[in-house]
Amino acid sequence: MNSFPDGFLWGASTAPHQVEGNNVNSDWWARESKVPGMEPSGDANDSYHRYREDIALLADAGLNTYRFGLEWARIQPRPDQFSRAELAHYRRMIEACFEFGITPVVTLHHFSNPQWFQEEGGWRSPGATDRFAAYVTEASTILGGVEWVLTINEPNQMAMMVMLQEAAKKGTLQKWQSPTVQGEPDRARIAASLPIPEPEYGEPFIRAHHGVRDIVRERTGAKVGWSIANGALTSTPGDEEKFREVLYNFEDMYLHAAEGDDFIGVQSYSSQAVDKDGLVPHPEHPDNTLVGTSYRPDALGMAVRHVTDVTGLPILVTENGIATADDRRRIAYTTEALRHLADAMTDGADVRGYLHWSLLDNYEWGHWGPTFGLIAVDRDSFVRSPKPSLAWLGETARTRGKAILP
Ligand code: IFM
Repeated sequence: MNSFPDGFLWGASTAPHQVEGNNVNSDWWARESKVPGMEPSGDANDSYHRYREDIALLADAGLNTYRFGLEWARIQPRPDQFSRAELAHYRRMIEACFEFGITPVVTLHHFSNPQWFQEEGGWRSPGATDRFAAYVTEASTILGGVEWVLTINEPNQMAMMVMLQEAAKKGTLQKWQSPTVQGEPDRARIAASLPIPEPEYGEPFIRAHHGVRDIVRERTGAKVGWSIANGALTSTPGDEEKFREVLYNFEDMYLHAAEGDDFIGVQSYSSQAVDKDGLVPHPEHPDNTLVGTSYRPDALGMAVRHVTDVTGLPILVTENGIATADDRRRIAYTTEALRHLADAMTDGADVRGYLHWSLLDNYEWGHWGPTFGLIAVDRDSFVRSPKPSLAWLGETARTRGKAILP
């Protein structure tokens, strides 16, 4: 394959809590002021007000797709209240995409919950599936014309977070640990060896996903799927049994649950080994990223091949990128990742698009240090400064990758 197909989606992704700012009714907002060491999201990138500028920059660069999320805590700030104004806000975002010739990919849940939902018991409470379905039913009223909808982002990471939160409450975990950290060796080591979620923590997300899939389909005609954090896991020799257990608990149970979906979102950053004790922390190396993970652009091809083998579904790469302060490394990483993606497609993977994480340098769940963006954002003035990687990705899109493929 010496070019990506016509009609391939090229774009970038964001998540509401990470870019919008002042998501005051969410559990993350509450958590940020409670947990020591966690930086607050504050105004974030003020994308709540500046989304048109974000979409225009993406479109001007030559990209054709924007993945963004709806924030449940804004749309349903109280259990008995759905905000028409917030629904209208998100409809305006969708309309702005259409105006700029951009295909919107809409995520319905990306890590943050309404604080009231959390207080009710969160995802492990018996009413969780119905609560989520009620929100999605309302959200679906503004999704006309949207062709791609993701119900839940990274349910496997969510399951891990819920498990850690419960452990913290019970006192079996000293300190709640954000899944990503900035270049602090100790914390990076902890993050890189986070526990694998037990299946019981993933089951509520599977029920919720299945509970809303047809609601969205019936009301919108969109293709519906969910996006999984793909570990590109490998077994150390002799530890295949443990590897299969970890692979199932972390990834494959969520891939199996995608049976009956219209597509699946692949989210890949690095690759990790599994030995007899479980996930092996990323070895320390000067090339490691700002979140402590190994520099592994080949992980995307591995992830796509694995997802194809397990699900056979059409794939949208909904996240891939690197936390780095050096934009030349971002271009180098993405070039390699796209080559591995093309190889996997040559070998039969049905991939419909590539969305880079992230459009903006944004709030990385407790930290501002790890910069994943194609665009830098001044935290005081909110001035956006596109990096060379934005123009590079736009040009790669325009030329369907011809310059980087052999
Ligand atoms: O920032 C996150 C995103 O919210 C979910 N996937 C991984 C990204 C980088 O850590």
